Amino acid sequence: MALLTLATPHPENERRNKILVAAAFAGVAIEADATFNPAEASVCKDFLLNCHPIGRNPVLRTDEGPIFETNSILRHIARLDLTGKLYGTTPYLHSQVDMWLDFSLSEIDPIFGPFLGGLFSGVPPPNVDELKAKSTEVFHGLNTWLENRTFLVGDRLTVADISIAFALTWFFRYAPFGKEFFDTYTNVRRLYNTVMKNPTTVGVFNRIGGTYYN
Ligand SMILES: N[C@@H](CCC(=O)N[C@@H](CS)C(=O)NCC(=O)O)C(=O)O
Repeated sequence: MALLTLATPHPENERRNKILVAAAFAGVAIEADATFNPAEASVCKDFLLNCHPIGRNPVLRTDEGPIFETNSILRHIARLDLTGKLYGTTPYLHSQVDMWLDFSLSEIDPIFGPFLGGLFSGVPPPNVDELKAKSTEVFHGLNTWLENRTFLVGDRLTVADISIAFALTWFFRYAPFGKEFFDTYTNVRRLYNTVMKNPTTVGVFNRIGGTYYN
């Protein structure tokens, strides 16, 4: 069985949870490694040599060796999906899924990352107006894309939906400009709830002690 080393013992880490949820949808058995210590790993020669060159996590340990980068782990899981549906069913759909995984990493994660640094590490938070402007751009864009689509790619749920929904968790949970800011983005909410309220996702939350945030 593959072992996923944890980014943090915190059960609300969205990188860890999107992987665990994708694995549950794919029918791939992954266990979070409760003994993993991020601080120790980041300076451990063995970890740097064999798991991640600059000591980040999550890292997926497989029987064949490690895989790092959340998106690469998600793709690996999607490729293992026995139903073949989680990554799209044609090369074009695969690439569309890739496109959204990249979007999540390059357009969404950087918006909230600095703010989380302020929340958890005492780093001065970024300007709230700037955060709001960048959030508006992304939420407006996603809302428009989803105007005539149920899912981000094709006609069924893929790892693209899982990845984007978990990336948005931080906004719903911690945005410092009020929950009502998101109320107009009804299509984004719909996608978010489609992922978060799915019985498979709820099952993972129940197992690991995470919570759905609305
Ligand atoms: N691009 C990487 C980012 C990984 C990352 O920054 N992980 C955080 C934890 S969620 C980390 O390793 N922090 C510890 C550190 O920066 O030393 C990914 O998506 O997996």
